[in-house]
Amino acid sequence: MNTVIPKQDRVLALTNITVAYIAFLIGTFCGLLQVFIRNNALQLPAWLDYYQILTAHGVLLALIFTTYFIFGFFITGMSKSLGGFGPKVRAFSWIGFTVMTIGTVMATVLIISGDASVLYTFYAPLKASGWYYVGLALFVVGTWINSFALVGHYIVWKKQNKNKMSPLFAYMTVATIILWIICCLGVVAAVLFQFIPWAFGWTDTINVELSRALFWYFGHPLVYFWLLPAYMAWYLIIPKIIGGKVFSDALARLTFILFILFSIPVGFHHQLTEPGINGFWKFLQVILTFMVIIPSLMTAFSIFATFETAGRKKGGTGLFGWFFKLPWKDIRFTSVFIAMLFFIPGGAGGIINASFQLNELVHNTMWIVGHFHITVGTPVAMTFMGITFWIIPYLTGRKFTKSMQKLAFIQIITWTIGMLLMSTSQHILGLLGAPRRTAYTNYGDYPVVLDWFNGVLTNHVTMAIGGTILFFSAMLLIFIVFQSLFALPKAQTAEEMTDFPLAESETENTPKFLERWWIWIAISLFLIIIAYAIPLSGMIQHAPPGSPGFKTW
Ligand code: HAS
Ligand code: CU
Repeated sequence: MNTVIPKQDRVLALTNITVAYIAFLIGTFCGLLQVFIRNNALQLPAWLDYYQILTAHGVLLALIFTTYFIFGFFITGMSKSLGGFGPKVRAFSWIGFTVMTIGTVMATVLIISGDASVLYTFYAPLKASGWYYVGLALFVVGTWINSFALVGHYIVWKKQNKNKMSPLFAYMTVATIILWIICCLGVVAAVLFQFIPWAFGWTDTINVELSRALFWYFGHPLVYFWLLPAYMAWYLIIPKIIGGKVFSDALARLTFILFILFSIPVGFHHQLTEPGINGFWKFLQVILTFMVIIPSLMTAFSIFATFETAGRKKGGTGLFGWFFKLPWKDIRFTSVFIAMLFFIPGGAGGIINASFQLNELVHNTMWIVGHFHITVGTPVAMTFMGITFWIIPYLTGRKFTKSMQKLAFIQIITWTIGMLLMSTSQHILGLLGAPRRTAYTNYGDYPVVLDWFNGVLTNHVTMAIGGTILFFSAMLLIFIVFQSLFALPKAQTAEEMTDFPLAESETENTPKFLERWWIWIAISLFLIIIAYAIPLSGMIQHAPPGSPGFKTW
């Protein structure tokens, strides 16, 4: 049954999604500028520099777009599956949104004014204006307030429904939020106790290694904070669209629990080439990284099974007959399917990165840039696009017309082509030694190296063409979003209403202990202590002299 959530919740969700797309608009424009600078085709005016644009691109897309979109999605789904928000929950959500937005505006203004060109990883000893770090801190605090509001809504439901398993959407939301709160502790500690005192001049130096370790304690689970909402769509929305069921409620819940356990104690896989961390701890975290691959493989298995079961139910026969029974003409499905396909090489690339020795080859090269464009940049972002095509019409009560659907197909296909070109050349260029986090290098015009960079795919021009197609696609998406928000015709009858496609799942056989959160939080903290306590205390006790700040731009 298609039920519409209360108006106030819709306004809340729509406001979050609108801010997400404003960030998307500016962020993708910065991406376009970047590929041209790397191709040497563009000279920036003196007041704008490469690192400034790169920072804006990373922060606005990877942090701001994703987070606002995720909260818009969570608010809609929680209101739909647990019932409308009470006044307290709603008030907290608005406070959270406001604090996040003050932080976002502060950080963006400082990046634009050239006082924070430190990239989204803000590695010390690069030093931004102290207010930039305050902006980041406010942003995180805002997400926490928003998170507590959602958890509060869940607790109220649990009290009214004693001994009942919560609906899968709510369960997955709470799991994602638990992961988010635990992982933010690292970045909050670094920002509050290291960066802010240092950037305002209250302390002269900073412990660089510690700041990076605390950042990656947060930075790796951050990628699952983006991924898990996309997985929620794979587990819950796609089965409904294709006329299937959730493959297994218990398996889906277990997957999310495994992410809480294993996604945090693995940050060192971003620091495998850094001195100051004993090889033993790096190796331990490499092993834990391989553990966190398992829930993704479980997801691949269950989604594949859902596809096959649904296809066979619709009459598909033989080994692959079911494949052709899937609803290919439905953009809500096709977009997310392509997103999944991208995650196959994306995930495989991740396994290569995590393989200790192989990391030597790819670290800090364009390969990594390729990797994250086919993880967060497509599987996650394109799933969010697929959600956008129904969630905004659902929230505004408008019809997603035939012509919009055609446009959405063009948008998804162009994103696919653009990303294939761009990320393939990024991967190969990286293997040939093209560095990342740097505007451009031709290695002193060394002829052999230049030859390497001049193939059809191994070329900065190919990358720029891909980037341009992507920008075109992004503008199409903005047009679709704008139309869905303000211009498409209103649905007149119940049949015309856009639905929130949410699959049912059978909870009868789901073990109750999967919802005893404290057990999982305790095991997660235990693993974190094992993986981090000794190396972090070593970084503090045996720290070399701290570093002063540098403004290299
Ligand atoms: Fe990563 C660097 C390792 C996943 C994002 N990663 C990054 C950075 C970002 C990022 C942004 O170990 C750069 C950070 C920076 O600025 O420095 N990554 C991994 C591993 C995984 C992984 C092991 N990464 C992600 C995801 C991201 C993301 C997800 C964003 C959302 N990554 C690394 C490492 C580095 C790194 C190192 C540091 C590199 C360095 O040296 O700096 C795993 O989670 C991947 C597991 C995934 C799979 C794929 C399963 C496939 C599925 C699709 C199924 C398809 C279906 C359709 C069902 C094993 C679920 C099929 C249907 C048919 C009909 C065919
Ligand atoms: Cu990682």
